[in-house]
Amino acid sequence: MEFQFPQGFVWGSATAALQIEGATREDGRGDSQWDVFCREHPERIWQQATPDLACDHYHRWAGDVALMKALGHTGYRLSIAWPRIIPDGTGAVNEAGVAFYRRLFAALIEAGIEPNVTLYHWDLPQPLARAGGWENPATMDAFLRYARVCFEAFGDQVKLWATFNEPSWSTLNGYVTALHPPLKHDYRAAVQVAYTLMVTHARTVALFHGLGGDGKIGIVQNMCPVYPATDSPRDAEAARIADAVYNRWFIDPALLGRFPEDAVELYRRNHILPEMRREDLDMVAADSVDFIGVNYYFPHYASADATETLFGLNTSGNRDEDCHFSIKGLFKFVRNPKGRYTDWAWEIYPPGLRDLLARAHRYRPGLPIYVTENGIGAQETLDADGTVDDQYRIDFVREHLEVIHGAIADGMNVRGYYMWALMDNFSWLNGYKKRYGFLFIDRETMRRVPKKSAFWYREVARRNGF
Ligand code: GCO
Repeated sequence: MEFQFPQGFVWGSATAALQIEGATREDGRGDSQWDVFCREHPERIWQQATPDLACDHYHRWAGDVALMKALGHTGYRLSIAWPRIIPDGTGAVNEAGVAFYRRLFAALIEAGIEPNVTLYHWDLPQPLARAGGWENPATMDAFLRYARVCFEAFGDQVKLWATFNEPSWSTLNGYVTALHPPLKHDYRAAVQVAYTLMVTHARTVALFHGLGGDGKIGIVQNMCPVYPATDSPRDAEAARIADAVYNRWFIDPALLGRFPEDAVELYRRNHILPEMRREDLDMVAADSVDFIGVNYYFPHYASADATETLFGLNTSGNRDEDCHFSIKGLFKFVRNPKGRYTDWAWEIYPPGLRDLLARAHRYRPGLPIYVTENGIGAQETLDADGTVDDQYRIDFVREHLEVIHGAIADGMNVRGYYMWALMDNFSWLNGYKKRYGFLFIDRETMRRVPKKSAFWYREVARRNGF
């Protein structure tokens, strides 16, 4: 075998509550900001799809766990829906919601599948969103209470926790490109929210460690490596600042305990730096994650040739969540003319993952790293023989696994891989058009059909390599 992985390497896949559960009005679940967004802005989502049914996982979880087991998974990354646990964000705990996840975690553990649980995958309870969402400091307190409820309710079952999923993506899409709720073009709010999220993260880690359980806690970051578009020094500078805004603002506090000086300086100069309180910065400095989750899809190329107005936005015609924004005089993200692209114009560039792993390793040598998402979205239908021949997904995953294998050989502590996604699901603005799963979901019947890639991955997991 050419690529043998270390013993105990986790072979898994990932999902998020809003994207698969459905049953949005059952057993006391409250509305999240995404439920309301889909209802109020149906035109923004492909075929006006909603997460109301999603994959009906809320009712089919037992079968889904059985499928994961049959497919040889040893890990599963999922998220808890905050509005199922505390429906209005701040009030009473919903015991039916707690019971759902306890049953699910028990079944996973019974099947030999270790849950890796994200507390917040964007489904903010609507009453908190209405009161200003993450711009309102009260949301931080509400989140800390929700986190404590989860740690106490599930701490005996869940040993791997992540605070937030992709804080950069949710902030930039929520407040800069205005593609996600709360649909704002407000860079000042973006910086405030980005700051609040990272302080909240640090406080959650401290809370978790203070409870003294035997679990581990980290954060899941969407990292887009940023390369200069050309070899000009101006583009190198554009890439440096784009990386600060896009990646380092989120990674540095989590791994180095501080916000990046160049971004702080940039925001201060533009009068959009939030008040950085001593006590917040002390929390961030004390933050000590036990692992880092890396989500990787594609790289960015920064060009200095940015012509929009200051903190202006270039999102015209963008319905594919590309988060292509620009800042005048600083940077603009551009396409790589030599790149290999998916149907969604996302570049396929496995070496980018290597660069992200290397950064995490450089920041905190030896820190456990999980690749918490990586995968390829495509438009798919069942073939005549009732299967899906997704060789491109096999190729995509294999190429990225080769990179991970090389990183491990070079001393990086990569502990596992969670393919996005276990099943085709509600892909935010793309609704059900963009399919990512090992399991094809027949939207008419909700039947799950393992794709060719699912069987290939089962072999990889069984042999612990390929
Ligand atoms: C998609 C994305 C996925 C998920 C995930 C992000 O298009 O669906 O590529 O990455 O959205 O929820 O954490």
